Amino acid sequence: MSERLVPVVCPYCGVGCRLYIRSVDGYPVGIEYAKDIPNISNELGKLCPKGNAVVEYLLAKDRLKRPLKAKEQGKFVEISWSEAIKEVAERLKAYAKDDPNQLMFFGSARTFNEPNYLVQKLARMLGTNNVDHCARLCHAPTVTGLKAVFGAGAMTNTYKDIEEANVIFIIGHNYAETHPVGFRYVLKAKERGAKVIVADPRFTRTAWFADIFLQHYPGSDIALINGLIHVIIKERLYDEKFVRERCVGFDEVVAAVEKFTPEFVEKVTGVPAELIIEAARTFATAGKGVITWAMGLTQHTHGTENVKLLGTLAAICGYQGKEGAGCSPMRGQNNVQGACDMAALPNVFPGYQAVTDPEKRKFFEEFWGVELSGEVGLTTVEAAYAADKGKVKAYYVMGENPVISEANANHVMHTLEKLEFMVVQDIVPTPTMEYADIVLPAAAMLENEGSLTNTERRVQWSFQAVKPPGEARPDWWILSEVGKAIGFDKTGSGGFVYNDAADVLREINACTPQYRGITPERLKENLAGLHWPCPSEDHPGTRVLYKEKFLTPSGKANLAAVPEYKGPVEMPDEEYPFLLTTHRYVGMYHTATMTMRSCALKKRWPEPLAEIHPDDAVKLGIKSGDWVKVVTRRGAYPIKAKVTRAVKKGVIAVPWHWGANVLTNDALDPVAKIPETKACACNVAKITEEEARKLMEKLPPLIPKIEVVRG
Ligand SMILES: Nc1nc2c(c(=O)[nH]1)N[C@H]1C(S)=C(S)[C@@H](COP(=O)(O)OP(=O)(O)OC[C@H]3O[C@@H](n4cnc5c(=O)[nH]c(N)nc54)[C@H](O)[C@@H]3O)O[C@H]1N2
Ligand SMILES: Nc1nc2c(c(=O)[nH]1)N[C@H]1C(S)=C(S)[C@@H](COP(=O)(O)OP(=O)(O)OC[C@H]3O[C@@H](n4cnc5c(=O)[nH]c(N)nc54)[C@H](O)[C@@H]3O)O[C@H]1N2
Ligand code: SF4
Ligand SMILES: [Mo]
Repeated sequence: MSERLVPVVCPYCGVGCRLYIRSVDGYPVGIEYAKDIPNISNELGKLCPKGNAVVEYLLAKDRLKRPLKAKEQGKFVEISWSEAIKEVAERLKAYAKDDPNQLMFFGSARTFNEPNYLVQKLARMLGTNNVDHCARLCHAPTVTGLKAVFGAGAMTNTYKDIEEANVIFIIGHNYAETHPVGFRYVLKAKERGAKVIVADPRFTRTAWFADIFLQHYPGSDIALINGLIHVIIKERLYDEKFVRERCVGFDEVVAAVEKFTPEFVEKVTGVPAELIIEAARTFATAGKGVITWAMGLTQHTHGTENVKLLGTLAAICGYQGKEGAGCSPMRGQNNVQGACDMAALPNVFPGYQAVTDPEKRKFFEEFWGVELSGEVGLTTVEAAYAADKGKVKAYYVMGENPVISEANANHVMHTLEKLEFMVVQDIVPTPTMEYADIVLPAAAMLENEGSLTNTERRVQWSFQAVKPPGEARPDWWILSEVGKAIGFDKTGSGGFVYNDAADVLREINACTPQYRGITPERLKENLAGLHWPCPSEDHPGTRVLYKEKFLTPSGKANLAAVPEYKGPVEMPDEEYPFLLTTHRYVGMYHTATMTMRSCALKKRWPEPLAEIHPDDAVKLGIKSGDWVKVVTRRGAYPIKAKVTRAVKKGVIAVPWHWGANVLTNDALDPVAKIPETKACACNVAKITEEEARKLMEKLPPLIPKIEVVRG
């Protein structure tokens, strides 16, 4: 019997906690806290409920073990790896020959940097920039918004800076619940005397720790942030020197926020004027401040503007380029930062080098040895609409579950039905897989190795801890086989011949400026990892960005003026009188493919509850525990009610893990192309259990029983 203790990174969220997996003969038997590794993001090795339960999903009975081919929708036969790879390669090649833009590739924030690099390399070498991933549904506005203000889209600081801040403004981010171990840095700052300001339409677990709580209406963030800037400028609390020396556009901001008086903002947001004034004063006068945000801010048709305003707020207070300050958009998935860095995105090559820039394109044409397209590709939601029109005909989906995660799920399913060919590469059966033609069984992250990048730009190596089940294979291996079978079989950067994940990382080092010094050797040695940018092998990595200048062409921050108030595109009316918003639970993760395969988590978080204000509940005759039907212009969703003052009157808040995206709106932010999953009009009515059951049958099953005929 061989027992091992292997250091890995948690396969769930962007905090990127380290832990050890204990295994016997390649099977997982438990976990150990990584107490002995200094300077990791989870000090003392602490984990949240998901990290603690990490072994369970690995052992799920229905793990995918062999490649599958569909006989008809949802019915499969087992095939060999060589048959599967051959079929995928031939089909992709045929579409590419005809018109490469008929293809769409989905990268994955749930797997390592190396396969994300390979999936975009495959798309691009086949001639298309149609490659995207769930960052589109997530922090896309953070990238577009922060790029506009500071020249780049990543977190400008690290967790250490949150710990050292004197004020932390948390907006649209249920920090305590969605980045629970990272939240310890907020608590540590608070113990030191730092003030915490929380803005959220719901009274969340995070709000419990607030010194000032601003409860605004979903979608009213532009007014709220402009209101804070208004007070800071009017009371001359901003950092005049920083604004003069390091920013441009201040006069336009002054003019734009003129009408956002605390009284006006109170009317639009529902937050009392005096609280807005108090929050503005507390934030601006602290000396060192951090702003953290997540989906409450970004998942709107004006998400980019929300983020630009937060960047502006930080900049006018001088909270950039120094320790204990900065912008901390909290990246969600454990490798969403890395999937973006690796360019699983339609507009850039690795390292955010624009596909439209002829010089960058020339570099990659020489590096990969093929001609490349300079046309920006499709985003996830755009691809669905192109599929509906028959323009996109084939999807390659690695580690995403769009049937549950994309907005307006009924439309998503309709478009998947229209596709001619779909490959799904996942670790378990998903509702998306029901539409697949070929299923490729992937090894889970803990069953293979590679590098991944947490929210702080910290790149870490995760080692193989256990054996994958059956014939499941690492994501990088699958893509390398597909690439070779297509004919990209040269050695070196022009092909897909790799011995292991480290080989792929060496190629990434050679073409991604921020990762140049982040070699596999250094990562394997230093378990706390390295923060990018890390331009050379002797560079220690970078904690705080923009100490001297910003990455904009002028080197100065472009302050953003947003003079017009914009709310959600779909506001309550007579037919749909409530505002619906969606959120997460600490023990459930996204489309729940892993957390619902954990008995411990499922037991503690068994079902979703729709939060409704007591006054609304009385009017509708609803009590806690009653079944209700939430209805929007796009779908109907059965759920039990929880009557609570945590939400404002007129707001219905629903966790989305169980399939609530049949309700949400896929209207897009014009710049970031993110759908508006945080606010749309809805109606609510009490229903019987029988009616709920009937409605439930119409929803896609979260854990589908895929029928497999043995071949
Ligand atoms: N347990 C768990 N942790 C996770 C995840 C998970 O699924 N489960 N997912 C990970 C991922 S990928 C991400 S991106 C993060 C997301 O992390 P969060 O953004 O914290 O997650 P949410 O609960 O979706 O939304 C945050 C808050 O936004 C509020 N909100 C709703 N509408 C608005 C609005 O209009 N304005 C403002 N300001 N706030 C609003 C909600 O009430 C909610 O409390 O979490 C990561 N961590
Ligand atoms: N209404 C509403 N909708 C939302 C949101 C919201 O707040 N409200 N949030 C959005 C956000 S922020 C995000 S990030 C998206 C997330 O959207 P998705 O990325 O689609 O959601 P996940 O459940 O994380 O799905 C990832 C898939 O990867 C698989 N997987 C896990 N590990 C591996 C691996 O190692 N290899 C491979 N090949 N596959 C693997 C999982 O089984 C799962 O099927 O959802 C978005 N949808
Ligand atoms: S906070 Fe995130 S990374 Fe850490 S244990 Fe929990 S889910 Fe895993
Ligand atoms: Mo996310």
